[in-house]
This record gives sequence, C-alpha cells and structure tokens, in this order.
Amino acid sequence: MKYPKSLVIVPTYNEKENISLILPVILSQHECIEVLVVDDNSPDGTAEIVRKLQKKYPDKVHLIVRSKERGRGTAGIRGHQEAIKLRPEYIVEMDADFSHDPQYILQFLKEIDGYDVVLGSRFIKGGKDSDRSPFRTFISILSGHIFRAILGLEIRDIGSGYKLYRREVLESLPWDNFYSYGIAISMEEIFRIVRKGYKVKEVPIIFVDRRAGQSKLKWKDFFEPVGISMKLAVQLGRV
Ligand SMILES: Nc1nc2c(ncn2[C@@H]2O[C@H](COP(=O)(O)OP(=O)(O)OP(=O)(O)O)[C@@H](O)[C@H]2O)c(=O)[nH]1
Ligand SMILES: [Mg+2]
Repeated sequence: MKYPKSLVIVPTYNEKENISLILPVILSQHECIEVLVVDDNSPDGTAEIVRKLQKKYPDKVHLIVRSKERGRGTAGIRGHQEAIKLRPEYIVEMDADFSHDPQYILQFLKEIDGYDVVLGSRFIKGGKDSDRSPFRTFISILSGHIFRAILGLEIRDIGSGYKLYRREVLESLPWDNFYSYGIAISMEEIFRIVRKGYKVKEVPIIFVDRRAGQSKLKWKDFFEPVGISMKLAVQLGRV
C-alpha cells in the first residue's frame, strides 16, 4: 500500500539504549516514514546516537537539540511546530521507550480515513495498560474520569501520547498560547482539537512498560493536568 510522507516525532531525554533500537524499527515500518527526534541535550548522549543514525539513513532522520529548555510538554510543542515545516501529510507522535509499539503506525495510517486524528487508546475494548504498576494505571484511569468530567470530552484515553494527525490539524492549533509545560500537553492538545470540531478515532493499543532507562516522571507531574484542565475549562469554555 502507498502512503504519503509521514513524520514521526519522538521526544527524548536520556534514551540512549532505546533510541538506537527504536529508530530503525520505526523507519522499517514503511518507506513513507521519516523521524524527527526532539532531544533536550540529554547528558547520556542520545543526540550523538541520532547523529550517527542520520548518516545511516540519509534524509530520513531529523534532529532538534534544545539546550536552553527542558520538559516533555514544551518538547512536544517544538516538535509539532518543526514537523509542520517539513510538510508531511501525516504526523505521528510517540515515545522512545517502546511503550508504544511502532507496528501501530501502519494501522493508524489505515484508520485515519474519514477522520482527522487517530488516538492510540489504552482504555477502550481491546486496549491495555500492561506491565505498569496498579498505582500508575489507577492514576491514569482516575485522572481520565476527572478530566472528562471537567472538560466534557468523550475520549477515554485523554492522556495518550501515541497519535496520528493530519498535518492541517496541527497547523490550526495556537501553539504559542498553550498552557501546558509537562505531561498535560496530550490532554490540552486533544481538548483543543475536539473543540475545533475535528474527528478523533480512538483505536485500542497495548501499552507496555518502558524497555530500558528510567522514568522522568515526578510526583508533582501528576498535579499539572488538574490545574491545566481547570484553566482550559474556565478560559476556553467547555466543548
Ligand atoms: N525532549 C524531552 N523528552 C522527554 C522529556 N521527558 C520525557 N521525555 C520523553 O517523552 C517520552 C515519554 O516520557 P517517559 O519518561 O517515558 O514518560 P512515561 O512513559 O509517562 O513514564 P515511564 O515510561 O514510566 O518512565 C519518552 O520518549 C521520553 O524520553 C523532556 O524533558 N524532554
Ligand atoms: Mg514511557
């Protein structure tokens, strides 16, 4: 099957073990795929590994190294802004740590027909949040309920970081006015997308625990989405 140019954004911080393995797997899914890594100058040398891969896969691997900023949310925003400039038809966002199986990319490309965004969902029938501590799963599900109630969204996995978008969807978002700086970015993005009237399709994914390296999440990260969801509800009004 032929697909138009599709760009996969992968934010990284200290992912040297994972990035060297996952990048070739992502590229091998289909010849239409290119990758954009957004690295925050990881002390473990993740960017150096990406530079080597750029030589191995000419024109397929793009790299942004941010030296002044650090954070999952702002890295995602920068990634989206740069991805748009590369003019792919479709843009994917996924984690570097193998929690998101690259095999879903092709499935997402098939499922986007008739929709604007495909969202990999752990919390619909057929999806799973496996290998994670029951506590992390509990927090994800509970926060999902709270945010759905505050924001009035139907989507089950608001916090999913595995998505495929038509480029126009991301072009239409006001990136400079985003409130999120951390993990709330996924939630804020999907809220703004639904509010604009775009059609989102949730498809089940099996989410597995990170393969190597360490979590960057801290306790305080879990509170950001609460503040952001209230801000969105008050400032932008519910859908
Ligand atoms: N550029 C950048 N990427 C980050 C930052 N924090 C996390 N990431 C990347 O964002 C993705 C998701 O982060 P994770 O630490 O895996 O978060 P998580 O999946 O919720 O948590 P665990 O997998 O349990 O550790 C991974 O590819 C990380 O490398 C950051 O500050 N800057
Ligand atoms: Mg992870």
